[in-house]
Amino acid sequence: MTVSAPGASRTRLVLIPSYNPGPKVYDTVRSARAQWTPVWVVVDGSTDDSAAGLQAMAAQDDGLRVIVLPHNVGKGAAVLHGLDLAAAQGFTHVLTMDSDGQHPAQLIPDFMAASSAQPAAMVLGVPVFAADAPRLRVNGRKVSNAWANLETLWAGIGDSLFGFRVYPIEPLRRVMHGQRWMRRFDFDPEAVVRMCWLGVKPVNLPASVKYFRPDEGGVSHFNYLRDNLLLTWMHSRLFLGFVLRLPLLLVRRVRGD
Ligand SMILES: Nc1nc2c(ncn2[C@@H]2O[C@H](COP(=O)(O)OP(=O)(O)O)[C@@H](O)[C@H]2O)c(=O)[nH]1
Ligand SMILES: [Mg+2]
Repeated sequence: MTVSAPGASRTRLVLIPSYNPGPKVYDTVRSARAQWTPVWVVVDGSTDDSAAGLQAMAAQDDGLRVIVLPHNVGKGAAVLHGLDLAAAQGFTHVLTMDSDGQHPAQLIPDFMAASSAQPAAMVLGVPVFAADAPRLRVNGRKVSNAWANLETLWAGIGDSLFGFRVYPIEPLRRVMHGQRWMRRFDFDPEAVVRMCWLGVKPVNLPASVKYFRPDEGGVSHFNYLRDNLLLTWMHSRLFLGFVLRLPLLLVRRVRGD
């Protein structure tokens, strides 16, 4: 059986890293499939039964591919695994989204269209929060955004953390294979800063983000202490990279390119 969805793209795919995502994962994948073909899910060593559930969905749907990693490697590493496979099949761009229902699948066609219009750019979702968003996450984001904007000399990053984005695959693989970081929650902000350094321009589009209560099926693996330490270390190394690149960034800024 083939799920009703638009004709398969040969250049752009939706890539969903997934780690113990909770019950929303099936709806999330179905919603993505309703908007796009193909959709790939990288099951990142999940210990719930989502690998089997997703593989059963894929058996009924040619447009869905499920890649199962035997051990948990982290969000960035799971994305990179998918990027390498996608590049080997000739894909040029990837839309990343989370597996837990927080991201707006209905915007996939708009984001892909923005990427087609400017293929050299990256298309960044800028989160539009509802009133129920946790204050701590909303404020923490402001800190990360301030750092990311400084580190790129205000190259136009609308949001440093939101994972609903379209990336050109080749520069992102180059950035990630060039160093050992960006494998966990440091993926999204470091990707956007390093891509800017490479000269990949950001295009910002608003995107609603949902926060579900645990009784609604909301699951987060963000650990405030562990992951804020990880992000602090990340911004420290990015700041050093910024200082080293400052002359280049200033020249670019003066030239306006
Ligand atoms: N936390 C975490 N998320 C992962 C991992 N591998 C893949 N992911 C996916 O990354 C996305 C974001 O994770 P989540 O826990 O929802 O973070 P939050 O939305 O920032 O609270 C989800 O789609 C996860 O399933 C991992 O090792 N750890
Ligand atoms: Mg989440």
